[in-house]
Amino acid sequence: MKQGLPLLVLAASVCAGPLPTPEQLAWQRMELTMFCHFGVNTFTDREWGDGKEAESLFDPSALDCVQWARAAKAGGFKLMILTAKHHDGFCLWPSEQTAHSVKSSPWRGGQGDVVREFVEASRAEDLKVGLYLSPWDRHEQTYGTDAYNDFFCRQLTELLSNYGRIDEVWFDGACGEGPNGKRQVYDFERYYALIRKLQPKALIAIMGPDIRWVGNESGVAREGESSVFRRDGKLVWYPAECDVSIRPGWFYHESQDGKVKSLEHLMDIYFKSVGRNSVLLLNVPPDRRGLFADPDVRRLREFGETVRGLYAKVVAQGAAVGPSPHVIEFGGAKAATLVNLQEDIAQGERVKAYHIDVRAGGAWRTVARGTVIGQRVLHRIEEVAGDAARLVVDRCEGQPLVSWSLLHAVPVGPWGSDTSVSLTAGKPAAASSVQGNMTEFGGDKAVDGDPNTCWAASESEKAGWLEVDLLKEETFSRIAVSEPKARIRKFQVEWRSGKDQPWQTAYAGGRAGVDFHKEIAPVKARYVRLNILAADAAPAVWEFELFPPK
Ligand code: FUL
Repeated sequence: MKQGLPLLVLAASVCAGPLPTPEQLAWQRMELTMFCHFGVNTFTDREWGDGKEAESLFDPSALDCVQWARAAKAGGFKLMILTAKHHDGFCLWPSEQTAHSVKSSPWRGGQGDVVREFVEASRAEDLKVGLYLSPWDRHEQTYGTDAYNDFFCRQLTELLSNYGRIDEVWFDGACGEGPNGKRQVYDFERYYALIRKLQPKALIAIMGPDIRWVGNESGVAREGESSVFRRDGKLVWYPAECDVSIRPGWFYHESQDGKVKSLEHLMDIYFKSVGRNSVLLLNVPPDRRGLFADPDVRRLREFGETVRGLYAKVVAQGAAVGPSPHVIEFGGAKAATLVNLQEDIAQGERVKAYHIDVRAGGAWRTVARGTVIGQRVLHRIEEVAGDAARLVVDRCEGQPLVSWSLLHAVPVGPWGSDTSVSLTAGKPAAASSVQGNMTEFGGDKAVDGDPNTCWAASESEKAGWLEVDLLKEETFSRIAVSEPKARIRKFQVEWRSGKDQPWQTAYAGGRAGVDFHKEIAPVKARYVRLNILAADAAPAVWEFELFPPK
């Protein structure tokens, strides 16, 4: 420990990037957080209420937030967020600003307060507390006028003054029409100032400066997801949150009792969120009784056990502080199925590229590779036996501060990682159009291996292509496409051997989204093209990658 100290001090002095606030740090370390969508929609069987629902509809027969909190805890979750008000405007607490709340409902004779029961149950189970307050309000008459911003601030004041410490305030971006057919100009700066005044430790998520929406509602982050983000031309610490529901809908629908996500699916989500340096926000919607339904409770328990099981069998572990490679001897031959890496993010994100090798029969073999580490990166690898492993840091800003381990976990759901480098990486790329002709959105940004940058077509386009010269004939058999806004509706991956040859189709697909992967029959080509035939709006692509056969 004493020996490590001077190095750490040195290391701290050489990281130039942004750092998390203490609250962001504590939040990232939680890794697992839970969403609870509950309200009038629960009783109308809808996803979005129109604000005209009678308050009398809200009448849970056996509401028990302790049951929610215990189920969350069994699943390993550390914080719960309640929809105090969704787009329909119905308040789960007796707000003084409107009659459209629990106080006008038959539940607990109009004396109930779900927010209070929720925060008390959460705290009793040692969970942190978050509140969702929808800026869009389809009930409130002042919506669409300046008075609504006053109204909204008064509601925020109630929630942030009367319920003790609130750790996260979640603002959705939806801004539809209110009862008068008008849209609201939200005064977010004013909301932020109020939150900072009343709850200086609360993190403001999504439409807020502290926590970033990952960009989809599937619970999936990008490979190499980073907490360092460019905002208004400045690098800031802005970690990603991955929201997804355990069921198809955000609210409870009896018809979806058989559609609770499988353990395999949830574990895949875990690896693609927590295992990609992001916080998972898993929604579990209470039912009409005001309880989590049995299938969800069971699944949460299984999920918690499976996640804990991942870390139970440690093959080897070490901490890399200082020059790479960092070698761990196993002391005999051992088998591993999972690589777990963590950076001390209090000191920033330093590692930019790394790989892990395992030694077997005296030879090193690469079993995982990646870019950013951050809070945690997990690599599901095919079972590999060896007598040592090494972490090689290929690119880093300052000294690496990484703890890492090899684990022997039982595979659940899709398993096995790809260690190959994309054939398109760093190759010359040309695009059909570029937004504003800005270099920042050029075609090369989709082949730069940096998931923070993207190629964006001109704003007026609903199609476009990106052509890459592989510089020599290469064989590829796997396609990966990731886009920030899931706008692609139809695309083809095409190839040709020479500039004067016609394009041929290697793969034709529909929607791509944040994490598209496809194995195809091997194709040998010099030139390749991502041809986007139809998109909802101007296409943008984080990365277009092609991998050789394994
Ligand atoms: C969305 C909302 O419109 C959904 O109803 C849900 O609350 C989700 C978390 O955010 O934008």
